[in-house]
Amino acid sequence: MTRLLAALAMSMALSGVALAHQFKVGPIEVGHPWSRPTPPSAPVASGYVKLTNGGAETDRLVEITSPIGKRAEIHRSLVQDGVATMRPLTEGVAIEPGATVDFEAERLHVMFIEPTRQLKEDEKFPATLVFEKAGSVEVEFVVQRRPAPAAPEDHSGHGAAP
Ligand SMILES: [Cu+2]
Repeated sequence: MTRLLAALAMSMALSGVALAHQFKVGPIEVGHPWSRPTPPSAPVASGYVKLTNGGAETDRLVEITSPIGKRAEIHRSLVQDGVATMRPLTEGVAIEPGATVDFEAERLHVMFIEPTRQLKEDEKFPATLVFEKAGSVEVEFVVQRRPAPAAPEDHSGHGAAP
């Protein structure tokens, strides 16, 4: 475990926070976990991720924990009667075989409740994602104003993108 974390830390250091980073557990790939900067003493912080299932069975993201907040929930944003609202996904997020669930595109987010500190751009914080079948994986969220340079519709603001 220690060696794994060291390897992760090394790859993070080499890649730099602005580049896309990813994690893997079993057939599940966790692509570029990121979170938005928050104002001081914000009640919540939001996080986004892309989950890809390279396996043959549907899996499900069932839980997220992180020392950054008192607890974390998975929410879907929706508009009801003209009012923007959000609802916790109590059943988690299903990822079908071969599918990618892009939180941003699907109006999903991780809601970190009562963050322990203000999130500032370029910082990182750890979190654990728990999948029903693949098990749990430690990831790092990067704090940034925009999603990964890899997002196809969002190249304009990233001079460093290859
Ligand atoms: Cu929310």
